[in-house]
Amino acid sequence: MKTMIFGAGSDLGVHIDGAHLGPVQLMNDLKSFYTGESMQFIQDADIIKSRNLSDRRKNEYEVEKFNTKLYKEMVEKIKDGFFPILIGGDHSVVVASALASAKVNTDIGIIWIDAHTDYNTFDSTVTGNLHGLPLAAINGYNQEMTVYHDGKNIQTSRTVIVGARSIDPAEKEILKYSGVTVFSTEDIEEKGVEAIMEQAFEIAGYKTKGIHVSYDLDVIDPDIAPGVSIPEFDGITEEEAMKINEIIIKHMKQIVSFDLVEFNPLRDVNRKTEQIALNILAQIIKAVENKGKFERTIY
Ligand SMILES: [Mn+2]
Repeated sequence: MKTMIFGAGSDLGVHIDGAHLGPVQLMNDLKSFYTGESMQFIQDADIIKSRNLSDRRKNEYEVEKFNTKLYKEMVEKIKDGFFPILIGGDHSVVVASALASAKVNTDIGIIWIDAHTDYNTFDSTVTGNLHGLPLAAINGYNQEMTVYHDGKNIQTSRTVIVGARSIDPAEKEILKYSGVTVFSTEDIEEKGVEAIMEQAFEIAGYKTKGIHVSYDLDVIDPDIAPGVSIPEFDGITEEEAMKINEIIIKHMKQIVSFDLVEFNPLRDVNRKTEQIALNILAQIIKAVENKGKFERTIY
């Protein structure tokens, strides 16, 4: 299948700078390997990011502007038959990529691999950083973040989070009645990463027309992958990360869109995170290219 890489160079969703440089760097590294098509989206250089602690909607309009453009392009390219691989950028850009996929592929599930659950609302957020709200927005909360989307939201019953270990108390409450399935790092330790991922695919794939996979690099332990904006200790190991990739590739037939986000080159140490990100991307790209004739929804 033909791939299209979307570089989403935005760090507007987080008060820490640097994630906007991630896609440029990774796409440059991929040049010797990747011969498919790509597009770059870069945030306006003249934006002064909000640093105001009491601002609960940091850079809301700038994020919306960035995502509107990204969403529209992605919808067109997915309609043209491309498999979209999005490289972030902070996780706020995925509101555009996941909903673009939902718009074209209609009823899809989502697997969110992340140390955080990204399930805050404008009312619950403590930091006002919009990269803490995207999954809730994709499920239909935070509608101000999705005004450009004229398709369905992804159902909470088909939404699975894998690797969570940092959940705000208010977020926990929203998640409790949302219907979202949350697998923590403790669940992974207990049952093994393979069993958890298989379960995730079962839930996200149940009676859906495909699955969107969103991979936040901060799920990996920061000793191994320090190059992220909000590191959380006690993350998964590199072996577990590559095992997750293996299971993703095994289920490639079901997958309709993929993101790798939150690489922050300014926080990386000895290019450790960059190497892991490249390994993940190289494997996914190869698997997508090998993806056989896949029956897509007729639109
Ligand atoms: Mn995230």
